[in-house]
Amino acid sequence: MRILYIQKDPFVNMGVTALSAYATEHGHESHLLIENAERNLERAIRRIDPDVIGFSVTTGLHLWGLAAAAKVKRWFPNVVTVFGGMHATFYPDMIKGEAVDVVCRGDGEEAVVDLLNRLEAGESYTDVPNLWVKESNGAVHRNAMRPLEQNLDKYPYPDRSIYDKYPFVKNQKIEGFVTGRGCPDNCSFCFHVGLKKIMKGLGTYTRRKSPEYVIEEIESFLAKYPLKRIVFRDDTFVVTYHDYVKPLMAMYRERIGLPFSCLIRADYMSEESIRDLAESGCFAVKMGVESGNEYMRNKIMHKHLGDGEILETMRLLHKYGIMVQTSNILGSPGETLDSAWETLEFNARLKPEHAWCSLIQPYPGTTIQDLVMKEGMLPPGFDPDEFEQSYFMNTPVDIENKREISNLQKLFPIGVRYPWLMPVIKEAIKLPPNRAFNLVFKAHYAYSIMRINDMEVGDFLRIGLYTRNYFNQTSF
Ligand code: B12
Ligand code: SF4
Repeated sequence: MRILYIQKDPFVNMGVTALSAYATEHGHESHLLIENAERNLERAIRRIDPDVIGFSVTTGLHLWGLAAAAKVKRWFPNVVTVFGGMHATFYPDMIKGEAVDVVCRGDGEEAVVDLLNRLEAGESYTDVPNLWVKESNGAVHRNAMRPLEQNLDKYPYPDRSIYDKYPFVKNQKIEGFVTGRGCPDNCSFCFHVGLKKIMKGLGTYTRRKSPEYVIEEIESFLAKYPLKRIVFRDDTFVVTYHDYVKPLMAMYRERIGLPFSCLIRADYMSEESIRDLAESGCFAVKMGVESGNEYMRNKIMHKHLGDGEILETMRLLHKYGIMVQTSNILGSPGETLDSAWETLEFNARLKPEHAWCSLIQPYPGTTIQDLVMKEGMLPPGFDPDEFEQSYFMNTPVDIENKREISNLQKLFPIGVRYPWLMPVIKEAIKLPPNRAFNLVFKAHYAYSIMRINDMEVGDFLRIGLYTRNYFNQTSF
């Protein structure tokens, strides 16, 4: 059987490369098309002639996915459309969409292979675990989820070759890898807390590939694609330092040696682990600060992290020459203009190389969604179809001083970098939202992302060309 994945933006989707590898191992063909890079999508699909078309969607991006599937169904009415990814997992009701035949919840390897095997054998696939399946009469089969695969080493290395037809992706010099799935924490704004509920009773949630597997996966990749930098995209790369990261780093230093970046939590770090990361090639980390107000950070956002822990980890990261991007969120329930300012001021004290700041999105399954619903802080009748693709431009949460807080988020990174601008920013945020603020935000964001990822201007411009609609501005 032939499965084609269609995506909008030119990012390597690690979910899709994982699915492609597993389906290939089971005798099926996988293809990929990037809509923004195709002149004539219909002709490109016709050339591949797929049996199944898959869409990997996050909340917000699902709106694009639904529209693309509708188009595809008009062109190819007999093709089976399947949606997977975080939005499909949390909102399987998207099966109600006219052009959606199947929705996959959670890990997709086994489900996709089962689906393709059944189609090949001409058998019904209405009972495949993890899938919601819609019949032609509209009846929906909502199948239970299968146990979580505990041995991630069982899967083949992700198949990046499906992107090879796009030179601007193929020749990228930075690549993402994941060493596992899950996160032990339960921050209220994060999808993990909801995913744990969905996967309760299905086995240990936080799982990792063995260090040996990770190193061999990177080696096999480097044999085909030369890289300059590696990004470990695990949500929390350092959890159990001595048991996992230390042996991984020892092998990494010896066999890979490329500069890399990763995501960390301040309270899981120590001087020993930071020095070890630096000596192994870690040149940048992303670290959640979330709010400069401890009440907001811990009581509302459930981060359970003190100012002191963040300040100390920051000191050590800079001591060992590691660049830092902090992550911050403005607009959570209870946010005031004062607490939002505290976040900016705390970041200015931390002096990160880039202060990344988004507006809260109460995504399906998160504790913060329960809270804003309980407090009546969403517009009446709000449904997930109203999420925009980007968390940078707007928030549906109704908070006091929303206009000022939304403006502050746009000017946040330059306020942190140039604290002497704070008095000007204080006045400027009273203005109506405007294109100039958006432009300042995008320009500074682009510059900082290039710097923190150590990207070349050429690479950056090529990606930018295909992601020009990335910052959805529909609300302005
Ligand atoms: C890497 C990453 C990115 C990368 C690459 C995105 C991409 N398209 O691949 C970048 C930085 C570009 C990115 C951007 C965004 N991201 Co992102 N990203 C991640 C991250 C950290 C890892 C994803 C990953 O590769 N995991 C490893 C693979 C193996 O797992 P997986 O993706 O879950 O795939 C498995 C299953 O989900 C399933 N599956 C996945 N796709 C499909 C498709 C089909 C057809 C089937 C059957 C199954 C299936 O099978 C896979 C194998 O088991 C996740 C957090 C996380 N830990 O998952 C956030 C995450 C997915 N991102 C998120 C968001 C919100 C975004 C943005 C919308 C942010 C924005 N701009 O405002 C954009 C969307 C951009 C886009 N066009 O896709 C949210 C989604 C929340 C939600 N409710 O949807 C997450 C969960 C993080 C968070 N903030 O909570 N992201
Ligand atoms: S925000 Fe980070 S630490 Fe918190 S649950 Fe999500 S991934 Fe884990």
